[in-house]
Amino acid sequence: MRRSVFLASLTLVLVVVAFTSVRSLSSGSVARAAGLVNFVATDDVGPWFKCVGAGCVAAGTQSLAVVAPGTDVQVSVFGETNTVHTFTSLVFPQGAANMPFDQATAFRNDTRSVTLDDPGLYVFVCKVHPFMLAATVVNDPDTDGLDLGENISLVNGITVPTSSDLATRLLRAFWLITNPLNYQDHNPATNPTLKWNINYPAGVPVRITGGAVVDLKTVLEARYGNNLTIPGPSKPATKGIGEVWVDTEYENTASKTKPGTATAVDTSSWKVTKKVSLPEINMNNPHNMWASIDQDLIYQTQWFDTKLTVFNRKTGKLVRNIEVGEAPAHVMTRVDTDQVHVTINGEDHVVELSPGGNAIQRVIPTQFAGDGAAQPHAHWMSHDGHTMVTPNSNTNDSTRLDLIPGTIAAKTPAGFLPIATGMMPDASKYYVSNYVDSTITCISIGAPTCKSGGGNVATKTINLLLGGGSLANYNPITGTGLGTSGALPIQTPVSPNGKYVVTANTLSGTITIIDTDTDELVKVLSCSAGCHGVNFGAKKGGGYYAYVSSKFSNDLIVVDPDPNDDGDPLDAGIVGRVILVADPDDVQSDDNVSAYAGMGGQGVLPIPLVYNGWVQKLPNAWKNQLTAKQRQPIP
Ligand SMILES: [Cu+2]
Repeated sequence: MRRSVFLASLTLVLVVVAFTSVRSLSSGSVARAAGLVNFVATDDVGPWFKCVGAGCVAAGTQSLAVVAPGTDVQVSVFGETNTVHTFTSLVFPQGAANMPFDQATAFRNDTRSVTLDDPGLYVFVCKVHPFMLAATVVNDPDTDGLDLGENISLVNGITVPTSSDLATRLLRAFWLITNPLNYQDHNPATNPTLKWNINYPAGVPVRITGGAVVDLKTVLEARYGNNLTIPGPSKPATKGIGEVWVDTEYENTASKTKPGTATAVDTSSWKVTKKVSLPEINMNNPHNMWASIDQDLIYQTQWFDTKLTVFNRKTGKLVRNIEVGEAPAHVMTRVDTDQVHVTINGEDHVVELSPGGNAIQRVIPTQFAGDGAAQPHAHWMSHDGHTMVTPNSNTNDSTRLDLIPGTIAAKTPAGFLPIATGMMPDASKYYVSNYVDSTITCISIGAPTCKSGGGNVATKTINLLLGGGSLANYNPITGTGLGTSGALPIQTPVSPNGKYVVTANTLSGTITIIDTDTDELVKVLSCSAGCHGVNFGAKKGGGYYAYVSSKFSNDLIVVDPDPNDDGDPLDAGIVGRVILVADPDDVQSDDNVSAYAGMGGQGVLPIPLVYNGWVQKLPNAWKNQLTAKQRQPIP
């Protein structure tokens, strides 16, 4: 054992010498590999893990390193960010030493590092904020081209050739995500031709499966095209009720250093009417919102920070900013008490605040004593305020909390990196989206209610990569069927009437719809780059709209999930698209947009809240605008 370690070390020394003295990589921009390459965690859009120093490659991204075998990759989490992160293997060469790499909990004010010995492609992700990416290519100096390796493994165990569609699709996503200049601009005022281009590095030969050496840009453009035409704005024929708030989490404004605004769209004019950036608190990555029962206050999480912010919905003025814990992610109210619950995504609990968010009243753990920290992301609340469910991104399971005593009623295994939940309006079952697995776990609350083969089961896994019915499956080798499936699912609410689940899928750029009568995928619609958030609002005259936001885009998609309101979502369709960019003369705002206008769509909050339990508590001024069926969404 000692002898083989010694020989391996000797070999590595020779390889490093060979690499640094003889080789200069094709692009010429590749820095000489050092013994260590450093990624710094930031709150900035694009280079969330910013490569600093030796080994970094400026190739249309600031999050890529090319190094020699035996190099240590380090993540540094210090003052460039205001919260905790993880540095977790998402992709690595099949069978690579020291992989997968992870930490027991998210951290800050510290570093972590891992030695990369085997040539090939390594991608790291933050499990708290899974759009934070860093990539490192460990290059074998004795072969031609940058070594992507023979096969890559995903952290959930899926292994595919580097020549596969899944492998190159992830590479494409890496260049898209880490460079904001590659985001989709659907605004004809700034992008008159409505073309969308991803800038890949030119002239970079990469070595893939079977030793084939191909040009990276050529392969990506041959497979996925480039300079594609994207849709511009269109107004839905039927108005909505009230307004829709979207967290434009990446939009930069002039008077603060941290990104993010909350944007309001009026659903009768379909225009942006308000932008809230709150420079006085340097609002940092606003991620998700909910409203007080009177709909006058908006609760706003700052996901790369430690605070819950409360602002006045009408004026946009700050009401308060309260410390709640590391990386607060999602917020909802409890209908029986109007208390406010926030998931503490960087830690192991949710906090319960008094109505208005004045003070923390309880800290409720999301795991049993002795279990790993859950790091809960997007919870959901029941219609009666008694039950909360959390997707636990760090422990691959879901917790059901009985909120009156504040105890755990059940903990159920889910898939890899559970990120969001949605619950039936009668709290009979709920759905968990599993980000890395591209699955939805249906979990019964009480008696089995998840549907399978005509019967009821306690839990069921719905694989979004397998289309449903006549929809084609995704083939990760050839790439066929991605447009009729869902890859990397995020928000997944159940419609207020309990008939269907609408899920935003970020890798496939699709909106998938599950029929709750069968718990099968029945319909897929196209979405924008980084499809992320969904929530339901009332459609004027009856029925609902599902409003869908996308991170790497500046549009909000309006979906009519059931135009004839018969409960069957097979007729679902996109009926409109709103650009989340304001006309400066025509908007109430507290700062000037300075970059990435309208980009970063994440949390979506339609006002008024029309979910069962909340809709019955609306002030009459709102209730009077709804139909009888909307006021009582389930019999
Ligand atoms: Cu993070």
